[in-house]
Amino acid sequence: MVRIALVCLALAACSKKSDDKPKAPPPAPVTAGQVGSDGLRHVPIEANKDGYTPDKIAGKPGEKLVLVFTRTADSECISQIKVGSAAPVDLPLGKPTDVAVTVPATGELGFACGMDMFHGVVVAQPGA
Ligand SMILES: [Cu+2]
Repeated sequence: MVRIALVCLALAACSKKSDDKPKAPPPAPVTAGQVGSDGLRHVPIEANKDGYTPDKIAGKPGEKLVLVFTRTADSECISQIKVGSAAPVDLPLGKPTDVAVTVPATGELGFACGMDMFHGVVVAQPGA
């Protein structure tokens, strides 16, 4: 009887512990960036061997943004960036490169490395 109670306690403790484990929240879109002299919000994005940081950028529908990509890894993979259906743009190592985008009216505008392996999105967010 006592033993059963102990097992129950142990199980309860176990399941409680797993419940307490912080669930990784879905990464929130980033609304960071600074308004430049052109009046547009410039959003710095680092491109390294693991992809893009941040990889989710929120903007108001129709807002014009300048994504400022800086490649920090000597990797062929991320040496080009493709935004939406536009032609690929070269990203020289360590040199911030401006890519102008317009936040879509709804949904997302995707960007990817030249080989389509790493991805990020510009997300339309009315309250952004
Ligand atoms: Cu790639």
